[in-house]
Parts: sequence; C-alpha cells; structure tokens
Amino acid sequence: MSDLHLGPQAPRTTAAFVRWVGGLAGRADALLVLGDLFETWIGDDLLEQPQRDQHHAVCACLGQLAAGGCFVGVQRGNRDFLLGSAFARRCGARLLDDPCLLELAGQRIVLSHGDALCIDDLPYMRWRAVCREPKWQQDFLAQPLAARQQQAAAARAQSRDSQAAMLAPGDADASEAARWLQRARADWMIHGHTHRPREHWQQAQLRQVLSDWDLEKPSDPRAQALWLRPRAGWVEVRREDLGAALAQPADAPAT
Ligand SMILES: [Mn+2]
Repeated sequence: MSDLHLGPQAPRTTAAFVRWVGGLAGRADALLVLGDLFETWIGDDLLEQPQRDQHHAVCACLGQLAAGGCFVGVQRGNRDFLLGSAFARRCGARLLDDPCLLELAGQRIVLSHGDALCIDDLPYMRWRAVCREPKWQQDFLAQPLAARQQQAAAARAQSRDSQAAMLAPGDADASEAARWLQRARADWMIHGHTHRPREHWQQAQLRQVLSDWDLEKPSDPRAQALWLRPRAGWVEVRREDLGAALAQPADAPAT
C-alpha cells in the first residue's frame, strides 16, 4: 500500500488504518508501505513529545504487528522523506531504499514511491534534489519542533496551490519507468504517489499504481491494499478495495 497520508489532519483514515493493521496479525508475512505513510514527518523526535497524537498510534500498531513476526517495510515518500532510524526502531520496521527490488517466487518486482518517476515536474524534481541532501536535512532538523511544524504547514499549503494551478497534474513518466525496469532486469513495478490507481501494460511490462487512502468523507472512501501471494513459480495478485468496509465508524455494528 502507499499514500495513506495519516496524521492529525486525517483522524478517520488514521483510526481505520490502525484497526485494519490490528486485524492483519497472522494474515500476512509482510506489510510494505511504499511511501507517504504520513501526511508530514518533521523529524523522529516528534515521537519523544509527551503529547501523543495520530503519529504515535500508527507507530504503536505497526510495532505490535512487527512484534508478532510480520515484516514491516516502509519507503519514504515525498511527504515523509524525513522518516529516520528512530522511527524505524519504534515501529520494528525496516526503512526500504527507493527504488528497491522485491524477489518473490522467482519474480523481480521494483517497488518505489513513484515521485522520482514524475520527471516532467521540473520544480518538484529540483525541490526533491534539495530536500534529500544530508546537509539540508541536518539544518532543518536542527530547528526547534515548532519552527519545523510551521514550515511543513506552509509547504503543504503551497503544494495544494500549485496542484490546483496545474492544468494537467503530473504523472509518472512511462519511459522513465521502463528505464528503471531495464536497469533492474525486471518487468514488473509497483508504485504510488500519483493517486491514479491503474494497471499499465507496456510491451510485456506491468506497472501497477496504488491508490491513496482517504476516509475523511464517507461519500467517497478510498483505501486499497495490493495483496501478493507467492505460488510455485508465479505470484497471485489481488487488489483489495477496503474503502467501503473501513469507512464504517469503529463502533458501528458489523453487518
Ligand atoms: Mn506522494
């Protein structure tokens, strides 16, 4: 899964995710989050704050899942690119490179958040290069938490504006994806970021785009998980739509 965008701004989505992860124990060997688990992440020291919020709840449920023997792998997205080793320890999670290669039943699957595939979005690609610099990250993290919070809020507002201003929102570049696959000697890729869930076939290459999660408006609930089950020499794939089931409030009787 990817693009859950969890946090205090998405209380319903976060609560639903925590419930869903709670029911995952024993049903999955691994949970892989391909970026943007959180709407923002301004530093792992957020978890040291005495005031607990949605971030803590998410880490707690992942920690419990990992303690039960499930592998929890997390890629950094364009929102939560500052996820660090203290976060990973707290969740019992492994931070995954982007891209990384999953080998399953003899299949080679490239996993990525997907923002680095949007090469047509030059302003974003410039920003991405800057904020992934160790020096930039050190300087940002050296500021007090409140100052970082303010900057993150300003950046989010700006990103909303620029998205609305664009006539055609950016998408992953198919040729760039094909180049990544060639480099990895793979013909299957899974990524998120664009919020355009689809299967793209090109020659004999498959690129699966994950949905984002948003359960804040009950009229349009979005939540998906892509299940991969290894078989003898092949992989069974199922895209599960969780939106309607998870949009029910926790205290509603099961029907
Ligand atoms: Mn993203």
